[in-house]
Amino acid sequence: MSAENPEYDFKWCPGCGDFGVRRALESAIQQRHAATGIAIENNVVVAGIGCSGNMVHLLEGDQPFGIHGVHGRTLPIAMGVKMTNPDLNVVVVAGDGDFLSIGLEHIGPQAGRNLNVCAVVMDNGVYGLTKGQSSPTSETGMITSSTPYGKVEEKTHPLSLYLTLGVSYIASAMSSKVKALATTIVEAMEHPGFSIVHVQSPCTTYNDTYELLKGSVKKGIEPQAWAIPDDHDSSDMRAATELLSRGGIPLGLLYKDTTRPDFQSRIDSMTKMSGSKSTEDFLDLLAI
Ligand SMILES: Cc1ncc(C[n+]2csc(CCOP(=O)(O)OP(=O)(O)O)c2C)c(N)n1
Ligand code: SF4
Ligand SMILES: [Mg+2]
Repeated sequence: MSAENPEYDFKWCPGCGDFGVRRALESAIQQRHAATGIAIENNVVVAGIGCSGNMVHLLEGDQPFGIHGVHGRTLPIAMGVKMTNPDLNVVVVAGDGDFLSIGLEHIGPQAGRNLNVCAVVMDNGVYGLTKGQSSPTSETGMITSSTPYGKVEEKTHPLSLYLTLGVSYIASAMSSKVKALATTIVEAMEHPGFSIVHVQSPCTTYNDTYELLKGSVKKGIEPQAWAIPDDHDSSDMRAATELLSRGGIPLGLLYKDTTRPDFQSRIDSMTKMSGSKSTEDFLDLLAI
C-alpha cells in the first residue's frame, strides 16, 4: 500500500507541477469509485523513479495499492500486475526521463500489445530528482548541469512518438488544469487498451516553463500551449498528425482508437484457439 511511510521523507518544491497531477489522479480514482462502486484498492499505481514517481508515496485520502519500482521499468511492472490480475485498474506514473529516456524501449511493445493500462507521464523537460540534467524533452541548446554548453540533441516530440508507435489513446494536458486533467485520466483509465496522458508538469526549480506554456501578454510571450479544437476527429490518425504539425503543445484528446482488441482479449482468443484450459495444461504441453 502507498500509506504514508515515515521513513520516506520526500517533498515536492513549492509550485511543482506534480502537485496538480496528484490532485487530478486522486480525483480520478475517487470518480471511478463513485461511478462504479469498485473499491479504491482495485487501483494499482506503478511509479517510476523521479520526483514524479514519488507521487505513489504522496497520494492523499483513500489509498490505492502502489509499487515504486525500478527506473525506466514502469511498463514491464505494470504488465506483470495486469496479466496476473486482469481485473485491476493499473495506472503508471512516470517522468519524461523515466518514460522517454531509459524507459523508451518499452512503449512500442506495449503499444503493439495494446496492454490495458493507463500511463500518466509528467513532463518537465528535465531530470528533476537528480538535480536538473537534460532529458529527451529538454529544448535543444538548453543549458543544464549535464549540458553546460547547451543540449546538443534534437528534442523528442512525445505525442508524435506515441502516435507513430501505435498507442491507442493519446491525450495531452496541463498540470495546472486539474479538473480537465482528472476528467482525462478517468477517460484514459476506461479506455480498453494502452492509454497515455502526457502532462506538462513544470519543474519550478530546474526548468520553470509556466510562463512559456501559458504565455504573457505583458512580456509579449505567445503561449506554447493551445487547445485542440472541439471539431477534431480523434479517431482520425491523419487529423492527429496534421494537428501535431502545427507545433507548440496541443492540449486535449489527440487520438483514440477503440477498434483494436486489448492484449487480454488477444490472449483469451489464443488460449481458446490452442485448446489449453489452464496454465497447468499449458505447462504440461511444454513438459518433456
Ligand atoms: C537505473 C538508474 N539509472 C539512473 C538513476 C538515477 N535517476 C534517478 S531519477 C532520474 C531521472 C528522473 O527524471 P524524470 O523521470 O524526468 O523525473 P523527474 O524527477 O523530473 O520527475 C535518474 C537518471 C536511477 N535511479 N536508476
Ligand atoms: S526538483 Fe522540480 S520536479 Fe522535483 S520537486 Fe522540485 S520542482 Fe518538482
Ligand atoms: Mg522530468
